[in-house]
Amino acid sequence: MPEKSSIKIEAEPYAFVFTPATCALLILDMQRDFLEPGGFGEMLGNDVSQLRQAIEPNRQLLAAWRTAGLKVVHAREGHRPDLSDLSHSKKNRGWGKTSIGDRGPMGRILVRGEQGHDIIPELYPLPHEPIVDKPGKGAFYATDLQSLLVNWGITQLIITGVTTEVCVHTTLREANDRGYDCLIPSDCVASYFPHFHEMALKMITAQGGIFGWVCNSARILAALAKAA
Ligand code: TIU
Repeated sequence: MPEKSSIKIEAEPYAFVFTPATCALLILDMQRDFLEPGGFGEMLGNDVSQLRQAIEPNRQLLAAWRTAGLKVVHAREGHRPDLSDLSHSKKNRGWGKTSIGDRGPMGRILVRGEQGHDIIPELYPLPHEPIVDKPGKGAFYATDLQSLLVNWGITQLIITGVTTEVCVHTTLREANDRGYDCLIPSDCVASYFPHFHEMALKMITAQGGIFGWVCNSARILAALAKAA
């Protein structure tokens, strides 16, 4: 039975029973290093403009989420300046001339404290909103994310950010195994590869929602307006 304070959101593969008080918005890696030229994404050979379509839907969802006074967490992928948390495999992966820790136009690539590592201005966290710095693709690995969520009493997550098949999927799978019900707004996630994006979304909802639910952010905005 849905709680009194819950709202049904039409989604794939079936309605998501949204309980605002116990649902957090988790925005992943909307960093200059992934979305702007000269960063980690471009270093890997990607066309970073592919990701920018997710900015405006995220901006609208974050604004509505803040207005509703609900919990939000921002995550960033990156490493300590001494690279002590960077595995050899991650450092050496790829075939570019530069790698993580090398100097680029936005500072050292994927290093905490550098310009490129920070969140894009459109989605910049407010001072009271926690930022989780993660060394891996998943936001639960080697971070205190789970402690935050447990202490807040969170049982549901709306996960947004980049990229759909890499950090979003890894985090979604981590969250799903930890018992969180996860909803992914399809227009608030993006990939350098549109076909990977499409397939990654299909993988979430296949087999009766094996990893969670997918809908458009307009449906979440409508639910927030109803809850107000
Ligand atoms: N390369 C790629 O698609 N993504 C990453 O390396 N990290 C995230 O997805 N954040």
